[in-house]
Amino acid sequence: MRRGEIDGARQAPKRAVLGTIVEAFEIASPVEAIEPYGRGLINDTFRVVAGGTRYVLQRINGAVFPDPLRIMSNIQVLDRQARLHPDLGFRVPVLIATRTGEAGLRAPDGNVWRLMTLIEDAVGLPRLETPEQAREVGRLLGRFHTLLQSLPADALSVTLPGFHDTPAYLARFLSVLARVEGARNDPDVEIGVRFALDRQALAKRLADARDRGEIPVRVIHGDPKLDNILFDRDSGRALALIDLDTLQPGLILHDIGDCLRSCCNRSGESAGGLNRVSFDLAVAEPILHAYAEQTRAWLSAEEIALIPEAIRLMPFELGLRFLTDHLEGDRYFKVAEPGENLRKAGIQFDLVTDIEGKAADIRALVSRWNASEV
Ligand code: GN1
Ligand code: MG
Repeated sequence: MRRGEIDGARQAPKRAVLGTIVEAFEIASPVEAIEPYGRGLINDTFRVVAGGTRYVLQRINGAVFPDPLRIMSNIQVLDRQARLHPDLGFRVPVLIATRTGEAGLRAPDGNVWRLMTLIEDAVGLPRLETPEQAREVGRLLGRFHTLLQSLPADALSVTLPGFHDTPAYLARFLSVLARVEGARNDPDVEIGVRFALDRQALAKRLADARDRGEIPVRVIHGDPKLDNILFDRDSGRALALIDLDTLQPGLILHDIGDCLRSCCNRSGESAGGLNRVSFDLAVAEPILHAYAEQTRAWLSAEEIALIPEAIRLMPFELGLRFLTDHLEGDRYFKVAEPGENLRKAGIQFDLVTDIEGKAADIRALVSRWNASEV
Protein backbone atom coordinates (compact mmCIF):
# COMPACT_ATOMS: atom_id res chain seq x y z
CA MET A 1 0.00 0.00 0.00
CA ARG A 2 1.22 3.49 -0.73
CA ARG A 3 1.67 6.13 1.91
CA GLY A 4 -0.74 8.61 0.32
CA GLU A 5 -3.59 6.13 0.34
CA ILE A 6 -3.44 5.77 4.08
CA ASP A 7 -2.99 9.45 4.77
CA GLY A 8 -5.96 10.25 2.57
CA ALA A 9 -8.10 7.75 4.42
CA ARG A 10 -7.11 9.32 7.72
CA GLN A 11 -8.58 12.76 7.04
CA ALA A 12 -11.61 13.45 9.22
CA PRO A 13 -14.76 13.62 7.12
CA LYS A 14 -16.79 16.83 7.26
CA ARG A 15 -20.01 17.00 9.33
CA ALA A 16 -22.18 17.22 6.22
CA VAL A 17 -20.56 14.09 4.78
CA LEU A 18 -21.06 12.26 8.08
CA GLY A 19 -24.71 13.30 8.09
CA THR A 20 -25.23 11.86 4.61
CA ILE A 21 -23.55 8.62 5.66
CA VAL A 22 -25.69 8.26 8.79
CA GLU A 23 -28.85 8.88 6.82
CA ALA A 24 -28.05 5.97 4.53
CA PHE A 25 -28.77 3.67 7.50
CA GLU A 26 -32.18 2.59 8.85
CA ILE A 27 -32.35 4.97 11.79
CA ALA A 28 -34.88 7.30 13.29
CA SER A 29 -34.53 10.95 12.41
CA PRO A 30 -33.63 13.70 12.83
CA VAL A 31 -29.91 13.27 13.33
CA GLU A 32 -29.24 15.39 16.41
CA ALA A 33 -25.51 15.02 17.00
CA ILE A 34 -22.39 13.42 15.53
CA GLU A 35 -19.13 13.69 17.45
CA PRO A 36 -15.76 11.88 17.60
CA TYR A 37 -15.81 9.03 20.10
CA GLY A 38 -13.32 6.72 21.88
CA ARG A 39 -9.61 6.40 21.33
CA GLY A 40 -9.16 3.54 18.89
CA LEU A 41 -5.91 3.47 16.96
CA ILE A 42 -7.18 1.98 13.71
CA ASN A 43 -10.75 2.97 12.76
CA ASP A 44 -12.50 6.34 13.02
CA THR A 45 -15.35 6.31 15.51
CA PHE A 46 -18.23 8.73 16.08
CA ARG A 47 -21.11 8.85 18.50
CA VAL A 48 -24.41 9.63 16.81
CA VAL A 49 -27.68 10.70 18.39
CA ALA A 50 -30.71 10.36 16.15
CA GLY A 51 -34.37 10.36 17.10
CA GLY A 52 -33.34 10.19 20.76
CA THR A 53 -31.33 6.97 20.27
CA ARG A 54 -27.55 6.73 20.53
CA TYR A 55 -25.42 4.90 17.99
CA VAL A 56 -21.77 4.29 17.18
CA LEU A 57 -20.70 5.08 13.61
CA GLN A 58 -17.37 3.74 12.38
CA ARG A 59 -15.27 4.07 9.29
CA ILE A 60 -13.38 0.81 9.01
CA ASN A 61 -9.77 1.31 8.05
CA GLY A 62 -9.58 -0.24 4.59
CA ALA A 63 -5.77 -0.19 4.64
CA VAL A 64 -5.93 -2.65 7.57
CA PHE A 65 -9.03 -4.78 6.96
CA PRO A 66 -9.08 -6.28 3.46
CA ASP A 67 -12.82 -7.06 3.43
CA PRO A 68 -14.70 -5.08 6.11
CA LEU A 69 -17.98 -6.83 5.35
CA ARG A 70 -16.52 -10.02 6.82
CA ILE A 71 -16.38 -8.23 10.18
CA MET A 72 -20.09 -7.62 10.03
CA SER A 73 -20.90 -11.23 9.22
CA ASN A 74 -18.75 -12.37 12.15
CA ILE A 75 -20.61 -9.99 14.47
CA GLN A 76 -23.85 -11.54 13.28
CA VAL A 77 -22.53 -15.00 14.17
CA LEU A 78 -21.64 -13.74 17.66
CA ASP A 79 -25.04 -12.12 18.03
CA ARG A 80 -26.80 -15.38 17.15
CA GLN A 81 -24.60 -17.29 19.57
CA ALA A 82 -25.30 -14.79 22.37
CA ARG A 83 -29.04 -15.14 21.77
CA LEU A 84 -28.75 -18.92 22.06
CA HIS A 85 -27.10 -18.50 25.48
CA PRO A 86 -28.97 -15.71 27.28
CA ASP A 87 -27.81 -17.27 30.57
CA LEU A 88 -24.32 -15.89 29.89
CA GLY A 89 -25.78 -12.37 29.93
CA PHE A 90 -23.53 -11.17 27.17
CA ARG A 91 -24.46 -7.95 25.38
CA VAL A 92 -23.60 -7.46 21.71
CA PRO A 93 -24.01 -4.17 19.86
CA VAL A 94 -26.77 -4.42 17.25
CA LEU A 95 -25.75 -3.71 13.67
CA ILE A 96 -28.09 -1.33 11.89
CA ALA A 97 -28.64 -2.16 8.23
CA THR A 98 -28.51 0.41 5.47
CA ARG A 99 -31.76 1.48 3.86
CA THR A 100 -30.93 -0.91 1.01
CA GLY A 101 -30.53 -3.79 3.48
CA GLU A 102 -26.73 -4.05 3.57
CA ALA A 103 -24.73 -4.64 6.76
CA GLY A 104 -22.42 -1.73 5.92
CA LEU A 105 -22.19 1.22 3.57
CA ARG A 106 -19.52 1.36 0.91
CA ALA A 107 -18.94 5.07 0.33
CA PRO A 108 -17.96 6.42 -3.11
CA ASP A 109 -14.32 6.71 -1.92
CA GLY A 110 -14.25 2.95 -1.19
CA ASN A 111 -14.37 3.20 2.61
CA VAL A 112 -16.84 0.97 4.44
CA TRP A 113 -18.93 2.49 7.23
CA ARG A 114 -21.05 0.71 9.79
CA LEU A 115 -23.56 1.81 12.37
CA MET A 116 -24.30 0.00 15.63
CA THR A 117 -26.40 0.70 18.68
CA LEU A 118 -24.48 2.11 21.61
CA ILE A 119 -24.67 -0.16 24.65
CA GLU A 120 -26.62 1.99 27.09
CA ASP A 121 -25.90 2.48 30.78
CA ALA A 122 -22.42 1.12 30.29
CA VAL A 123 -19.10 2.80 30.96
CA GLY A 124 -15.45 2.13 30.22
CA LEU A 125 -12.80 2.41 32.93
CA PRO A 126 -9.49 4.25 32.47
CA ARG A 127 -7.85 1.75 34.83
CA LEU A 128 -8.89 -1.07 37.14
CA GLU A 129 -9.11 0.20 40.72
CA THR A 130 -10.52 -2.72 42.69
CA PRO A 131 -10.17 -6.52 42.83
CA GLU A 132 -13.90 -6.71 42.12
CA GLN A 133 -13.43 -4.88 38.80
CA ALA A 134 -10.56 -7.21 37.94
CA ARG A 135 -12.73 -10.25 38.73
CA GLU A 136 -15.40 -8.83 36.43
CA VAL A 137 -12.88 -8.61 33.59
CA GLY A 138 -11.86 -12.26 34.03
CA ARG A 139 -15.46 -13.36 34.29
CA LEU A 140 -16.40 -11.49 31.11
CA LEU A 141 -13.49 -12.81 29.05
CA GLY A 142 -14.20 -16.32 30.35
CA ARG A 143 -17.88 -16.07 29.46
CA PHE A 144 -17.01 -14.66 26.03
CA HIS A 145 -14.69 -17.58 25.28
CA THR A 146 -17.17 -20.08 26.67
CA LEU A 147 -19.87 -18.63 24.44
CA LEU A 148 -17.69 -19.08 21.37
CA GLN A 149 -15.75 -22.24 22.04
CA SER A 150 -18.60 -24.50 20.94
CA LEU A 151 -18.32 -22.99 17.44
CA PRO A 152 -15.82 -24.50 15.04
CA ALA A 153 -13.04 -21.95 14.46
CA ASP A 154 -13.87 -21.82 10.75
CA ALA A 155 -17.44 -20.68 11.49
CA LEU A 156 -15.87 -17.22 11.54
CA SER A 157 -14.15 -15.47 8.63
CA VAL A 158 -10.61 -14.21 8.91
CA THR A 159 -11.04 -10.44 9.05
CA LEU A 160 -7.38 -9.56 9.50
CA PRO A 161 -4.95 -12.08 8.00
CA GLY A 162 -1.66 -12.29 9.92
CA PHE A 163 -3.07 -10.75 13.09
CA HIS A 164 -1.14 -11.99 16.16
CA ASP A 165 1.25 -13.85 13.88
CA THR A 166 4.22 -12.92 16.05
CA PRO A 167 6.85 -14.64 13.86
CA ALA A 168 5.54 -12.62 10.88
CA TYR A 169 5.67 -9.37 12.91
CA LEU A 170 9.27 -10.21 13.83
CA ALA A 171 10.19 -10.95 10.22
CA ARG A 172 8.66 -7.67 9.13
CA PHE A 173 10.52 -5.80 11.88
CA LEU A 174 13.83 -7.34 10.74
CA SER A 175 13.21 -6.46 7.12
CA VAL A 176 12.19 -2.88 7.94
CA LEU A 177 15.24 -2.53 10.14
CA ALA A 178 17.48 -3.64 7.29
CA ARG A 179 15.71 -1.33 4.84
CA VAL A 180 15.49 1.94 6.80
CA GLU A 181 18.80 3.66 6.51
CA GLY A 182 20.23 5.06 9.72
CA ALA A 183 17.34 3.64 11.77
CA ARG A 184 19.65 2.65 14.59
CA ASN A 185 21.32 6.06 14.86
CA ASP A 186 18.56 7.23 17.19
CA PRO A 187 19.62 5.99 20.65
CA ASP A 188 16.00 5.38 21.74
CA VAL A 189 15.38 3.24 18.66
CA GLU A 190 18.61 1.38 19.33
CA ILE A 191 17.47 0.47 22.86
CA GLY A 192 14.24 -0.99 21.45
CA VAL A 193 16.01 -2.77 18.62
CA ARG A 194 18.45 -4.47 20.98
CA PHE A 195 15.61 -5.47 23.27
CA ALA A 196 13.72 -7.05 20.37
CA LEU A 197 16.77 -8.77 18.89
CA ASP A 198 17.60 -10.33 22.26
CA ARG A 199 14.15 -11.90 22.48
CA GLN A 200 13.61 -13.21 18.97
CA ALA A 201 13.15 -16.77 20.22
CA LEU A 202 10.04 -15.70 22.16
CA ALA A 203 8.17 -14.82 18.97
CA LYS A 204 7.50 -18.38 17.89
CA ARG A 205 6.65 -20.09 21.18
CA LEU A 206 2.87 -20.08 20.78
CA ALA A 207 2.95 -20.45 17.00
CA ASP A 208 5.14 -23.54 17.40
CA ALA A 209 2.82 -25.06 20.00
CA ARG A 210 -0.11 -24.47 17.63
CA ASP A 211 1.76 -25.91 14.65
CA ARG A 212 2.65 -29.02 16.66
CA GLY A 213 -1.06 -29.43 17.43
CA GLU A 214 -0.57 -28.90 21.18
CA ILE A 215 -3.01 -25.99 21.39
CA PRO A 216 -6.12 -25.54 19.24
CA VAL A 217 -7.27 -22.67 17.09
CA ARG A 218 -10.55 -21.40 18.53
CA VAL A 219 -12.67 -18.27 18.09
CA ILE A 220 -11.15 -15.25 19.82
CA HIS A 221 -11.80 -11.53 20.27
CA GLY A 222 -8.28 -10.50 19.32
CA ASP A 223 -8.21 -7.16 21.15
CA PRO A 224 -9.65 -7.56 24.69
CA LYS A 225 -7.84 -4.53 26.11
CA LEU A 226 -9.43 -2.59 28.95
CA ASP A 227 -10.72 0.13 26.60
CA ASN A 228 -12.85 -2.52 24.90
CA ILE A 229 -14.61 -3.69 28.08
CA LEU A 230 -17.85 -2.05 29.19
CA PHE A 231 -19.14 -2.13 32.77
CA ASP A 232 -22.68 -1.57 33.99
CA ARG A 233 -22.85 2.01 35.22
CA ASP A 234 -24.77 1.05 38.39
CA SER A 235 -23.81 -2.48 39.35
CA GLY A 236 -20.23 -2.38 38.07
CA ARG A 237 -20.66 -5.77 36.41
CA ALA A 238 -18.76 -6.23 33.14
CA LEU A 239 -21.37 -6.28 30.38
CA ALA A 240 -19.78 -6.39 26.97
CA LEU A 241 -16.61 -6.73 24.99
CA ILE A 242 -16.81 -4.21 22.18
CA ASP A 243 -14.59 -3.56 19.12
CA LEU A 244 -15.37 -6.83 17.41
CA ASP A 245 -13.25 -6.21 14.31
CA THR A 246 -10.75 -8.93 15.07
CA LEU A 247 -13.26 -11.53 16.22
CA GLN A 248 -11.85 -14.43 14.19
CA PRO A 249 -10.05 -17.75 14.51
CA GLY A 250 -6.99 -17.55 16.76
CA LEU A 251 -5.38 -18.67 20.00
CA ILE A 252 -7.19 -18.20 23.30
CA LEU A 253 -3.75 -17.47 24.75
CA HIS A 254 -3.48 -14.35 22.58
CA ASP A 255 -6.65 -13.01 24.20
CA ILE A 256 -5.58 -13.90 27.75
CA GLY A 257 -2.12 -12.38 27.28
CA ASP A 258 -3.50 -9.28 25.61
CA CYS A 259 -6.13 -8.69 28.28
CA LEU A 260 -3.55 -9.00 31.04
CA ARG A 261 -0.93 -6.83 29.32
CA SER A 262 -3.56 -4.10 29.14
CA CYS A 263 -5.36 -4.47 32.49
CA CYS A 264 -2.33 -5.21 34.68
CA ASN A 265 -0.31 -2.26 33.37
CA ARG A 266 -2.21 0.26 35.44
CA SER A 267 -0.29 3.29 34.17
CA GLY A 268 -1.63 2.57 30.67
CA GLU A 269 -0.28 2.13 27.16
CA SER A 270 0.89 5.73 26.80
CA ALA A 271 2.08 6.39 30.36
CA GLY A 272 4.48 9.27 30.51
CA GLY A 273 6.59 11.03 33.07
CA LEU A 274 7.77 9.32 36.19
CA ASN A 275 5.38 6.39 36.11
CA ARG A 276 7.33 3.16 36.29
CA VAL A 277 5.73 0.55 34.07
CA SER A 278 4.71 -2.42 36.15
CA PHE A 279 2.71 -5.63 35.77
CA ASP A 280 0.37 -5.59 38.75
CA LEU A 281 0.05 -9.11 40.16
CA ALA A 282 -2.77 -7.96 42.44
CA VAL A 283 -4.81 -7.28 39.29
CA ALA A 284 -3.68 -10.43 37.45
CA GLU A 285 -4.73 -12.75 40.26
CA PRO A 286 -8.46 -11.93 40.36
CA ILE A 287 -8.66 -11.76 36.55
CA LEU A 288 -7.14 -15.24 36.20
CA HIS A 289 -9.12 -16.60 39.12
CA ALA A 290 -12.44 -15.49 37.65
CA TYR A 291 -11.40 -16.58 34.16
CA ALA A 292 -10.54 -20.05 35.45
CA GLU A 293 -13.95 -20.37 37.09
CA GLN A 294 -15.67 -19.71 33.77
CA THR A 295 -13.48 -21.88 31.54
CA ARG A 296 -12.49 -24.81 33.75
CA ALA A 297 -14.76 -27.21 31.88
CA TRP A 298 -13.07 -26.88 28.52
CA LEU A 299 -9.74 -25.01 28.60
CA SER A 300 -6.96 -27.54 28.03
CA ALA A 301 -4.04 -28.22 30.37
CA GLU A 302 -1.64 -27.32 27.54
CA GLU A 303 -3.28 -23.91 27.13
CA ILE A 304 -3.20 -23.27 30.87
CA ALA A 305 0.47 -24.24 31.03
CA LEU A 306 1.33 -21.67 28.36
CA ILE A 307 -0.45 -18.73 30.04
CA PRO A 308 2.79 -17.36 31.58
CA GLU A 309 4.41 -17.41 28.09
CA ALA A 310 1.40 -15.62 26.62
CA ILE A 311 1.57 -12.93 29.31
CA ARG A 312 5.17 -12.23 28.34
CA LEU A 313 4.57 -12.59 24.61
CA MET A 314 1.72 -10.15 24.07
CA PRO A 315 3.43 -6.96 25.28
CA PHE A 316 6.51 -8.08 23.34
CA GLU A 317 4.42 -8.47 20.18
CA LEU A 318 2.69 -5.10 20.61
CA GLY A 319 6.02 -3.38 21.37
CA LEU A 320 7.45 -4.91 18.21
CA ARG A 321 4.46 -3.68 16.19
CA PHE A 322 4.74 -0.13 17.62
CA LEU A 323 8.49 -0.06 16.97
CA THR A 324 8.11 -1.35 13.40
CA ASP A 325 5.42 1.25 12.73
CA HIS A 326 7.69 3.99 14.06
CA LEU A 327 10.45 2.85 11.69
CA GLU A 328 7.98 2.76 8.81
CA GLY A 329 6.76 6.32 9.43
CA ASP A 330 3.61 5.73 11.55
CA ARG A 331 1.51 4.20 8.83
CA TYR A 332 -0.59 1.75 10.85
CA PHE A 333 -1.34 3.09 14.35
CA LYS A 334 -2.72 6.60 14.73
CA VAL A 335 -0.29 8.94 16.48
CA ALA A 336 -0.85 12.42 17.87
CA GLU A 337 2.81 13.34 17.40
CA PRO A 338 5.98 11.87 15.88
CA GLY A 339 7.82 9.57 18.27
CA GLU A 340 4.63 8.34 19.96
CA ASN A 341 4.89 4.82 18.55
CA LEU A 342 8.52 4.63 19.69
CA ARG A 343 7.59 5.75 23.19
CA LYS A 344 4.73 3.24 23.33
CA ALA A 345 7.06 0.47 22.13
CA GLY A 346 9.37 1.34 25.04
CA ILE A 347 6.46 1.09 27.49
CA GLN A 348 5.50 -2.39 26.21
CA PHE A 349 9.12 -3.53 26.37
CA ASP A 350 9.43 -2.18 29.94
CA LEU A 351 6.33 -4.19 30.75
CA VAL A 352 7.99 -7.33 29.31
CA THR A 353 11.02 -6.68 31.52
CA ASP A 354 8.83 -6.32 34.60
CA ILE A 355 6.95 -9.51 33.68
CA GLU A 356 10.26 -11.37 33.29
CA GLY A 357 11.21 -10.30 36.81
CA LYS A 358 7.89 -11.62 38.12
CA ALA A 359 7.97 -14.89 36.15
CA ALA A 360 8.02 -17.11 39.25
CA ASP A 361 5.02 -15.28 40.78
CA ILE A 362 3.09 -15.52 37.52
CA ARG A 363 3.82 -19.25 37.25
CA ALA A 364 2.68 -19.69 40.83
CA LEU A 365 -0.61 -17.91 40.09
CA VAL A 366 -1.27 -20.15 37.11
CA SER A 367 -0.21 -23.33 38.89
CA ARG A 368 -3.09 -22.81 41.32
CA TRP A 369 -5.53 -23.00 38.36
CA ASN A 370 -7.02 -26.35 39.27
CA ALA A 371 -6.57 -26.03 42.99
CA SER A 372 -9.50 -25.08 45.17
CA GLU A 373 -8.41 -21.47 45.62
CA VAL A 374 -8.75 -20.76 41.90
C1 GN1 B 1 -5.25 -1.57 18.05
O1 GN1 B 1 -8.41 -1.12 17.14
P1 GN1 B 1 -7.75 -0.64 18.38
O2 GN1 B 1 -7.24 0.71 18.33
O3 GN1 B 1 -8.63 -0.90 19.54
C2 GN1 B 1 -4.80 -2.93 17.51
C3 GN1 B 1 -4.57 -3.91 18.64
C4 GN1 B 1 -3.62 -3.35 19.68
C5 GN1 B 1 -4.20 -2.02 20.16
C6 GN1 B 1 -3.31 -1.34 21.17
C7 GN1 B 1 -6.53 -4.26 14.47
O4 GN1 B 1 -6.52 -1.68 18.61
O5 GN1 B 1 -3.99 -5.10 18.13
O6 GN1 B 1 -3.45 -4.22 20.77
O7 GN1 B 1 -4.37 -1.13 19.06
N1 GN1 B 1 -5.78 -3.44 16.57
C8 GN1 B 1 -5.43 -3.83 15.34
O8 GN1 B 1 -4.00 -0.29 21.77
O9 GN1 B 1 -4.28 -3.82 14.95
MG1 MG C 1 -9.35 -3.15 17.96
